[in-house]
Amino acid sequence: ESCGKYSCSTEVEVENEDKKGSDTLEKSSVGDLSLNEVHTLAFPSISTADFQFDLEKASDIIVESVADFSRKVDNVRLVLVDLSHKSNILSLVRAKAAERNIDSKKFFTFVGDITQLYTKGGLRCNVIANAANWRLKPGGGGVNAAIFNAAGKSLETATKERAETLSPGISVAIPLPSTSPLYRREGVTHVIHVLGPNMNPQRPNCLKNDYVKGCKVLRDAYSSLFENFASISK
Ligand code: AR6
Repeated sequence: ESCGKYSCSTEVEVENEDKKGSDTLEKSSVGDLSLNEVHTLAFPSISTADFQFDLEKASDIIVESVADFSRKVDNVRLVLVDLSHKSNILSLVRAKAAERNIDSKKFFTFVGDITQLYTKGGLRCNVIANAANWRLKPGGGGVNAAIFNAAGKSLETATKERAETLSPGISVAIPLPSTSPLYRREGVTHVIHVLGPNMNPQRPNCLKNDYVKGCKVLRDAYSSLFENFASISK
């Protein structure tokens, strides 16, 4: 049902990215990408777990947004990540990306923890996205808690310097201090916080099943995310 560690629409060969002996990358190897490395954004499926957004609709929006972006921007990669091989959103997106013949060198899916893609999965991603909350606060479970935990206090501080809150459909890019464990171990130089539409009545700003608004906000969220990534990659 999937092709090994890489879950992909077609078989993708990602070069074996050399590890530097220990589990801590040498500083010289992380700050700037070396010549043969391509800027890579790893992102989770925004809003589809705690925020309870419909998976079919979300998968359509992900594939459309990725296709738009890939047409416009060259020499970068986008990777949709989820924790499990059983992930429904990964299966849906994989199938739809294959239908649309999206170039599997520019976009593929990957199973793993977004905070350990390099050390556990051998996949270099210099930018990762976070499915954030409007207060840009650590905790709360899901990928937000995982990223803030892995990045340490310095992400919280750097985030506060850039923004106090986030509106639905908007993202903000945070440069990670080189002291952050996420930078040192994984080579992540930026975290982009994204706030998606919320369909969960237990969370703030619930859209109460208004998918006209919800789909627009989710599209805005991905285009804001990809624009921020493109600026970092210049
Ligand atoms: N690595 C990769 N993917 C993950 C990880 C991880 N470590 N953890 C979760 N996912 P969610 P949302 C996947 O709930 O629906 C938070 O409390 C997960 O399987 O994290 O946008 C925030 O503070 C799913 O596919 O985000 C917000 O309040 C995807 O990440 C709220 O949840 C998104 O799931 C945001 O809810």
